[in-house]
Amino acid sequence: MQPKQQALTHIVAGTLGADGASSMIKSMRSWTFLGLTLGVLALLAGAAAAQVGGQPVAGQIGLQQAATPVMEEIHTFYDWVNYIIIAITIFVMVLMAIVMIRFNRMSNPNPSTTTHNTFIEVVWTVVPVLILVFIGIFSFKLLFLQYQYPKPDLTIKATGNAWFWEHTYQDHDGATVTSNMLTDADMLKAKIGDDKFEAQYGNLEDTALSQALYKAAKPLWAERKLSRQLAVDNEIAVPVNAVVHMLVTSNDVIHGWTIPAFGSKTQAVPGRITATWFKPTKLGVFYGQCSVLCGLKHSAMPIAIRVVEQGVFDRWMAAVKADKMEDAGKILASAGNGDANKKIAKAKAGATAK
Ligand SMILES: [Cu+2]
Repeated sequence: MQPKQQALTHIVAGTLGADGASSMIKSMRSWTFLGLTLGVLALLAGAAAAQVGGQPVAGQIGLQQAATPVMEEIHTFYDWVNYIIIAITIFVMVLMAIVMIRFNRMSNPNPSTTTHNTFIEVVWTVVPVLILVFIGIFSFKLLFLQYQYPKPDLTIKATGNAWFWEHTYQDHDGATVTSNMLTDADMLKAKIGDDKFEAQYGNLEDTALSQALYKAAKPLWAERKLSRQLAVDNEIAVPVNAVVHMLVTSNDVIHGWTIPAFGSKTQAVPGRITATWFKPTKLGVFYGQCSVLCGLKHSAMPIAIRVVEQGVFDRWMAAVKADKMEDAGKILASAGNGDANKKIAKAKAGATAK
């Protein structure tokens, strides 16, 4: 027996008796092993998930990779609150195990008749309050960060419609981009043309039609590197490292505007303007979805934001203003981000070194 375990056995034996303690510690060891294994698996899954930004990935555990300072803070908060939760859970499990082993009818035939213990009652009331206050302090700090609204470089108004989003660039003569979700049918039409599409699928209906379209379009999503149910016809763009104020409203029912990787979310209420802000520090495309159950096609109004370098943004904006949406789309699609992200990380590291 390891010295550490001996000490533990000694302590637990005080309450359990030697045999109970030894078997309990054995079972605790196997639980610890299982916990560690699960933890390592979760970390691996997290690492795998972290490589793909801007959207959920299969098997993901935890939050999407952070792309703004606010989301990084949310990650930190989420992580250590989780540690507190795990510690409390283990503590309660240990207490319950002690009660079940030490105080069952067989090992404790004559129960104590104690009903009150003022000291313990004060402790188990005050300690949880202190834990909650401690968490609350950091929770409020995070909340204030989300509502501090630094001076904006760009202000966009997002308007929810049943069932698509419009984004109006207030600083760019009200240039407006309307985004509709891409469907299987859109992908197929783009590939084979309207006439051929009509000939092939025109006589199908309902489930048969959706199934046929799903099957035929499946390889096209991978081919064009687009995410089904998240990709839109016209993405919007913002420059990297710009502070963006997003004013959110609705034309009809209540919708919800969010980009999880930005840590930004607010409701879109008709007749009102709500606001959120973000400062994206990574290039790439980031997806969100309508987050208030708004009706029939609630799931068909995603939000897609492409974070690009200022030069790309300027060219894209010029195309949007000229109403050349096809060109605008091509400008965004050709804005490679892998190398550029490395460049940003390098520049950041350089800045910190100085
Ligand atoms: Cu909606």
